[in-house]
This record gives sequence, C-alpha cells and structure tokens, in this order.
Amino acid sequence: MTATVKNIGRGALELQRGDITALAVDAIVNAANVHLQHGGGVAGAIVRKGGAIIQEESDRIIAARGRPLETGEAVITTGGRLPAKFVIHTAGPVWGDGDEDAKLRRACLSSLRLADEKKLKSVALPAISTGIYSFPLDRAARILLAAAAEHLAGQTGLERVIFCLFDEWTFAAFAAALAKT
Ligand code: AR6
Repeated sequence: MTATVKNIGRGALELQRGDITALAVDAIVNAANVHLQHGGGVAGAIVRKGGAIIQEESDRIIAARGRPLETGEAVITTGGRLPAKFVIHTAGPVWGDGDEDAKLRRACLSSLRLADEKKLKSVALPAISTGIYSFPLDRAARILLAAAAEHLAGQTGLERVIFCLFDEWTFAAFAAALAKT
C-alpha cells in the first residue's frame, strides 16, 4: 500500500490506499446516511465485516434521539468484529442539496471532535460523499484535507488522521490535494 504523510502539530495526516474495514485503528469513520441505515458503499462493507451489532447500535441511537442525524453530525458505535475499536458515523452531504462544502467540512470536523471526546489516538476516514452522494472528488479532497489539517493544528490528542482511499483515482486526487494543503 502506498502511504503519504504530512506532520501537523503533534500529529500526522496520512493517506493510504485500501479497504478501511481492514485498518486496526481506534476508530474508522463511516460515510453514512442521516437514518444510519447502512446499506451500500463503505457503510455496507463496514456492517458486513463488523457484524449486525453495528446496525443494531445505530438503530438504538436513532430511536433514542427520536430523529435522524443532521447532515454533518457524527455519532459513535462499537466496531463489532472489525479490527477498529469504534465506528464514527457521519452523514455527508448529497451533491445538489445545497451548502455542500460547509456540510462536508462539518462532517469531517464533527467526526474528529467526537474522536477527541472519546480520547482516541488514531482515526481513519473514507472519501465521504464522493461515492453514492456524487460530491466532486477534487473538491471533496481539498475540503476534507483542509478540515483535518485544521483539526490537527488545534487542540487535539489525535496522533494519526488517515484518509483511506479505496481506488486509485481517489487516492490520486487526495495525493494532489495534500501536496497543496
Ligand atoms: N474502504 C474505503 N473506502 C471505501 C470502501 C472501503 N471498504 N468502500 C467504498 N469506499 P460511499 P457516500 C469509498 O458511496 O458517497 C451508503 O449507502 C467509495 O469508493 O460509500 O458518502 C450510505 O449508507 C467512495 O470513494 O459514501 C449512504 O446512504 C467513498 O468510500 C450513502 O452510501 C464514499 O462512497 C453515502 O454515500
């Protein structure tokens, strides 16, 4: 796997190519929907590998709140059988819904803040919203990396923030954006 790293503050912003469900980090971030119904994309892969417990815990979170997530909000469940201890679920924006840039930034920042609240040290994120939700890839890479860099430059206990990119073109877009971050 190719890796690219940029040190920011006391932490590292890293790019990896591969399957996020294979990473033994404290938490992986799920590109979820506001109802936390984990069907397709990376969400489906997380539940298939981590087990039904992740969907069950997600359902309990929604039931306890009595309403769906807002776009850009983040919540946490255990990781089930995944190598990651936790899954942080955030709902990114659907391209075309309006105010997409700010919502994508918020999805990244709220996930990292939640990781800090739980005193986690390592978090991996996918390219939120760039699959089924059709957010333009280069634009998403720039926004997500800028948000993660800003978080690492501030008050954080996070040591590693990893963007785990599934395919070659997504990795290439993030590598190009990281060079300009
Ligand atoms: N590891 C890392 N990245 C992955 C993996 C994986 N195992 N599988 C897919 N990706 P998407 P969205 C990449 O569609 O656009 C779901 O149904 C994928 O190639 O998963 O935010 C949810 O429940 C792409 O680069 O998320 C929501 O309804 C990125 O992950 C909706 O899709 C995000 O693609 C969310 O859509």
